[in-house]
Amino acid sequence: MSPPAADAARTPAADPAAAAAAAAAAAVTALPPTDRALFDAVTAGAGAVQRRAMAKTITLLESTRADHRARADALLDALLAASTGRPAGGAAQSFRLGISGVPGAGKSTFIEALGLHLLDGLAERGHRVAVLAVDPSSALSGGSILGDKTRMDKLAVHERAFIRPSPSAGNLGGVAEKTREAMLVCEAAGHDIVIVETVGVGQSETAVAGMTDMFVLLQLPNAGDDLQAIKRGITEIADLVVINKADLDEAAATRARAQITSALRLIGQQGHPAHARHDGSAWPPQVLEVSALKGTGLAAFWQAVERYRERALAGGALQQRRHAQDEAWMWERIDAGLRRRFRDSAAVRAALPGFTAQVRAGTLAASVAARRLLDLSG
Ligand SMILES: Nc1nc2c(ncn2[C@@H]2O[C@H](COP(=O)(O)OP(=O)(O)OP(=O)(O)O)[C@@H](O)[C@H]2O)c(=O)[nH]1
Ligand SMILES: [Mg+2]
Repeated sequence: MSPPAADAARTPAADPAAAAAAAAAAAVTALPPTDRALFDAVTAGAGAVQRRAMAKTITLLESTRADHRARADALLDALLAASTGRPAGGAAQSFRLGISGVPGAGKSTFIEALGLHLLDGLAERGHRVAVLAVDPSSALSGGSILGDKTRMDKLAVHERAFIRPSPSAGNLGGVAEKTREAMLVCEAAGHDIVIVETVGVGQSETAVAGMTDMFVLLQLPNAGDDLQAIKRGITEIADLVVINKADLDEAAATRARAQITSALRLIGQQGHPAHARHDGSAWPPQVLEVSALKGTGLAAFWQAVERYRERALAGGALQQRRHAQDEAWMWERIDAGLRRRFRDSAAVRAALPGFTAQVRAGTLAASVAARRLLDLSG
């Protein structure tokens, strides 16, 4: 036991852990009673009550109402403080896995099979799996394919799983932001494995690679036929490539694996800048064959993920990736906030139509108009 004098000397500055614990406690105490109850339920432990509380919290942060946003911010603050305060090896050490591939590649089937392998096949590890989605097209189609329970029905009812369809916030930036925040809620609730499904079209892949620890690209057995397209995709972001539906055509799957592996080697030798982060941890190109439908290759896949994770953790690459992602996220939000503030400014709104008309008519240089409008937003 330490004497009272020593306790008094433990100022927050002298003891960062104590300061963090105090900040966490303050963030929780500051919550209004309803949100305090929500916080307690989210952090209470697995079960139906927790699942409902997680869903409620995520709905709150997906809301566009200003008062909801303020409540969601306070809740997120408290949840983050609570989960970063956990000891190493706890839920703070979550693993974030991004899964992409063209529509119909088998992403949902793969995620369900992988989730069940983690929860039941490796039951002794006590994993908890959360599945989120980034699908900007869901705003148009009126709901994510992930929401279709027939695709992940077994995982959806598993007591240690949590599944949430893509927010339909309209644009990719909004959808990605909500998914990032939902990820924090899942981690605070104790889900140590967070899987994000994204459609492999356009920018959503890059957005999900930018919020996960590892990014996996699902390909079909005939992928080798269009090597140029694959090369472009892979060079940018994939940490691992999976040839799914290998059961359909094993010979084609093996051929695709060989072709993609050699393409990846070539890219590695050329020292593509996007792969520079792999150099420190010496992550070799990996291409695996899987059948999500039959469940073959899943154990090997997870072993590869664990090897990747161990290397990236030991070499510090994983921590660096997260720090860079958090910083990029902060700037993204600042940019979005500034833009919103600019557009909301009364002076800008009054002057915008006139300036726009002049720019379109060619009577005012775009750069001059931009400068004047920015000055107006002051
Ligand atoms: N033969 C075979 N079929 C598969 C395999 N994996 C998925 N499928 C089938 O492929 C179809 C599409 O699977 P999904 O899991 O919905 O694909 P997805 O990539 O999530 O599709 P979107 O969400 O629409 O982009 C379904 O009919 C699956 O049963 C597999 O390993 N082998
Ligand atoms: Mg799907």
